[in-house]
Amino acid sequence: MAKYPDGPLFLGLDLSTQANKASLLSATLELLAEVSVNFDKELPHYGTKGGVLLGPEGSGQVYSPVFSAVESFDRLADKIEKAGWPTQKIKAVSAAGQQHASVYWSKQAPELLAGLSASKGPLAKQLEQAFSRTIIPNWQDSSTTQECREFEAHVGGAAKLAKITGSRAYERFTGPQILHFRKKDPRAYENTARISLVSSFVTTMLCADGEVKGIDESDACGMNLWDLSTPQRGWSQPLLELVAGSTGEAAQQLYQKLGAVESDGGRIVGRVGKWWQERLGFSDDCLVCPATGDNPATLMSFALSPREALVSLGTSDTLLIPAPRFKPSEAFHVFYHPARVAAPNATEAQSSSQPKSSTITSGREDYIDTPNCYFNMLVYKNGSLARETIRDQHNDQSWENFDEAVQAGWLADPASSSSPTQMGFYWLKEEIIPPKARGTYLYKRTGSQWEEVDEFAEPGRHHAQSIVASQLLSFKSRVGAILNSSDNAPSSENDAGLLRIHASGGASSNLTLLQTMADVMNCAMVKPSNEKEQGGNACSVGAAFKARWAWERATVTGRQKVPFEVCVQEARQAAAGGKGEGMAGFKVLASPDTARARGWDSFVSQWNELERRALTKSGQ
Ligand code: XUL
Repeated sequence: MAKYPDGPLFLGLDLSTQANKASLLSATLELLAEVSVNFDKELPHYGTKGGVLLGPEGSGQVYSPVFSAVESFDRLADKIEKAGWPTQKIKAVSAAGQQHASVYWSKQAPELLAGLSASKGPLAKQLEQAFSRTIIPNWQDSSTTQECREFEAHVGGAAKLAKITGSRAYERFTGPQILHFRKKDPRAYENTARISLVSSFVTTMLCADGEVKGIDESDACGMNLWDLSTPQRGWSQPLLELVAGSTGEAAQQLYQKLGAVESDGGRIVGRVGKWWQERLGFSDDCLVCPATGDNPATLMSFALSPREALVSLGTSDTLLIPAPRFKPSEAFHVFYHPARVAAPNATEAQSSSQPKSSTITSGREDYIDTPNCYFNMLVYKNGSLARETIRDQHNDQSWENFDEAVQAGWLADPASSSSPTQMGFYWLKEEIIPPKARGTYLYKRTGSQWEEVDEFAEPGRHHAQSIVASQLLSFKSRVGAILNSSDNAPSSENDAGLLRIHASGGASSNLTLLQTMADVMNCAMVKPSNEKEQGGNACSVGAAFKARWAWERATVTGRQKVPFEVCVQEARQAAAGGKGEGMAGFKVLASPDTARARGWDSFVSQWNELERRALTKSGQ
């Protein structure tokens, strides 16, 4: 036990596509231990691959069995027990879950949840009758194209839907998924008492007190159902009517199935349930606050300062940027920030029966903090995998060769960043940004004219350079649009740039890529300097940060209104013996070169024009 520090500990969970993970943190936010349960390997009887099952060929269906998620809690408990975690010292828990995916509870669920006990056998057995649908549609599902069309048509188009819900319609978003479910299986829909997101499913499992816990407002924004366009926010009545199939009572019933939404991610919504206490020795005063989506949780794990962003260079490339105002666009997603406290939303104001948990104070009274109340998310499907395909086709499957090819361009000759002679668009999979773009389009410049070509003169060099430049210029172009909108301007000097971007994900170890990103985005690329914060699972770590914040607000006198980032900063300073820089605990991996940055700046409008040409060609 000696390896665990004195004082309170905090737990973050992450129910992702492939695994259920847990991170244990100290009060100073140091990562102490992690365990995880891999669905394919450790629950092989469900037959999943990559955590999911596929529907018939061409159906686009991707889903996981709800009981594999349920059973993963038994296995997670086995691992926590085996690792000897001092669970009685854990003072608060929160969680992250894959975004958009939904769980359907039966009418018996509350009673079964309230009766969960470690002495009654496996969870899957105890909750056998708790679900009205035995699958969880996964975020990779694309079976709802028709429903997406209905969503956009219902409100007057994609741009209008983005203005209401923060995103145009997407197949993986929960609203089109629920509509699909109701049409395909009306009886099961009818038998559904409550609909959770994966995040609120985990909150419900953690408390297991007979109450299906509310969806977190940040995660609600990934549903195409949550109306962010008014100061009150709330479920969109026209969209509820579309999904429910009629106005009046059916829409009202759907409202009840979705329930009230938690606008304060640091509110205490319950305590860990009896099952956790009996099974793992949790104390009965261990607090639970709402779980959120995996991307919002990752954002929290970086506790960004103003004018900072976060990029995850993984299978897909994802950029997250906190923003003070709701400025929707068809080109990206807008979400409510997972660790802000705005005025209560309409569902909370209307909620007739206050949840039982409201008896636990969490300092919500008149605590409204508004800076950076939202965050924007850009998701590109053609990220690392597309770069890898180019590497395999043109650079002998070697990152070294790929990097050398990139370095021979603008890094060797800064002037070439303002005047590349070739450019390409590599939408190998149907893209999210720009929506539905598909195909590969190559262009060569002679003088001031760009012409489309079938192949480059030097494929080895030119493809590697083009894909890196083009992917990063897409970031630049879209981020420019986000930051240049007058309300989002980060400083009064009208300096709309980012100061720095925190890099994560596999490709963030590629310094050639990071240097080019620093030049194109004209800001520093950084990583945490504290080794102890590296290597952890960002989603469960971010969730544990939130648990730490919620605990401090609920239990420490005078701290009810401490902002999330301040709480994180102070905890990190304490970890560094009061000497550390707290939030600024990062190391710079690449700084922008002035000449190259200027070059990319002057080139971006030409790149925009080329993208328009490529899109026209791809039929968009
Ligand atoms: C985001 C998205 C994925 C999932 C992964 O919109 O669909 O990143 O959240 O779990």
